Amino acid sequence: CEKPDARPLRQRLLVVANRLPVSAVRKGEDSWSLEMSAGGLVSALLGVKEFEARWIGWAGVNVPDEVGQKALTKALGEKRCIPVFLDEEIVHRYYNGYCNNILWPLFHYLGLPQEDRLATTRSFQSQFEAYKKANQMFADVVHQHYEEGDVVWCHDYHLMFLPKCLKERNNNMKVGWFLHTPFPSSEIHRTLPSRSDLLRSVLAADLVGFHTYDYARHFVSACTRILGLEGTPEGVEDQGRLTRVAAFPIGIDSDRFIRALELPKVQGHINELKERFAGRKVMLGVDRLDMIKGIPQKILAFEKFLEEYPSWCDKVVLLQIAVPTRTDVPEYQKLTSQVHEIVGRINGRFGTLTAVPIHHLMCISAGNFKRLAGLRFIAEKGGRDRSLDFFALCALYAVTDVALVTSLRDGMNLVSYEFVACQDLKKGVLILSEFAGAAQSLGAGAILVNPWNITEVADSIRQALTMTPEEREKRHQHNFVHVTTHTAQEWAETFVSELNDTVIEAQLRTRQ
Ligand code: ADQ
Repeated sequence: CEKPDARPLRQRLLVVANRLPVSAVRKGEDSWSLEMSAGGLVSALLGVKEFEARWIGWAGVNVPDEVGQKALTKALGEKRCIPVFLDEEIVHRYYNGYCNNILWPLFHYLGLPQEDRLATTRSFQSQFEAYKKANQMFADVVHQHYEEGDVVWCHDYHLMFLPKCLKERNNNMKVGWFLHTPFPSSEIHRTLPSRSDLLRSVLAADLVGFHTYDYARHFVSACTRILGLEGTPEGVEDQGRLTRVAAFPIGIDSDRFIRALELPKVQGHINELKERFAGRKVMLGVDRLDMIKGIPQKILAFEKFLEEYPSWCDKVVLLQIAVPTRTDVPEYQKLTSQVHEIVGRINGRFGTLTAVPIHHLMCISAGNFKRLAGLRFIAEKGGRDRSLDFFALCALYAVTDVALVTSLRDGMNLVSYEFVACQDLKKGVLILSEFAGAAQSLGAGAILVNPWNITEVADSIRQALTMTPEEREKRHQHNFVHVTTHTAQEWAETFVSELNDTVIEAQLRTRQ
């Protein structure tokens, strides 16, 4: 007699994203070392026990030889990851070109840099062709690994062409697509030469998700205005077929942050930071060094605050932690120099022989963090690690009095969630851009600001620093409840179960 299997069969979830959640470094002709990176999406899906998730994506390295590809595929397989191999030329036009130079700024309402405008207009078609080709390559890998009943969840602006490629070959496949950035007003989207192709492709999915109701509404109105389709409360209808469109606000694995605060190692970091900044209020910014994050605006607002309220000069410090991204792109290099220049000027203007008002730290490595704390701080992975060690990040969040998030646009912004999760003792204040998706969920507890108005942000800094403990408690409590109940796991489970339901409902409709 057969032994009953104790574990119920779990549905397979194929998560398709541009990048795999691992970084691969080649060690030899057929050997690779892999490191899991813990981004929001990774922790969201790692926490989901209901599904058996596999990842499909680009490993971020060019592997032209078959031996290398085979070895990497095998190594990744042990981490439930499946690589899509893209060559340098396609990466250049698809990833650097169409994704990062066209879609990313457009979706965040940022125009192209003046000098790039004409060049981009000319190369647009070739970049879009590469984008479609790359999406087709992702689709090929999905098809190779797909088994009947799997759920395929496509992520982000890199893969807007994927739902169409998947459905064309298998209309029964359950396909969901989720956008991590804002979806802009239809007036912005309609300036894209490939506007209709992208919308039609996304509509091939069964379920389309956004962080906020506003982004979902923008998408539906782009479909009605540009494609002339009918928008319904459920989504978009085209010749009797409904694509469901809805908001699924992401969250974080809040328990992971809360548990980390108990660790002796984190407590040690907290004590060292407290000692280092004794007598001063700590303000914190944690961002990728990207134009959407409004870092220059934040620093200029801090300068305005010091100017307007000089008695605070030696009583407050701003720690701005920035991870450099897309460092080979001139626009990003310009942003880095601009930030350095502003910080240098402000520190020259308001600093003393013993203290400066701003610590701007790029790409925290062991050495950098040691410098910040002036003590025996460590970043586990040493100098190779480009981001701040998780435990050090938790300690920084916990000692902060005021967090400053001044994104010019941001799909959600998880940093604001992480800060709230680490503040249950201190009850610090969150100053949050009204242009971050998070403003819709944390708006009642945060002080909302327009990051372009530096006088308003400066006044909010003062308001935050002088807020009564009762008011801080009330605001924190509101946000803490939200962050701990709307978690990343819940987000992923809700999306996938809605996708399952949507497909069942569609089947029932066609049978009727
Ligand atoms: P990002 O633009 O990367 O994400 P965000 O949501 O804030 O922005 O997530 C950043 C993550 O990186 C956080 O988990 C944070 O802890 C980590 N991080 C940032 N700086 C770091 C540093 N110096 N060291 C270590 N870790 C650091 C995109 C969209 C967002 C959307 C997310 C998820 O742009 O709007 O919220 O995807 O959908």
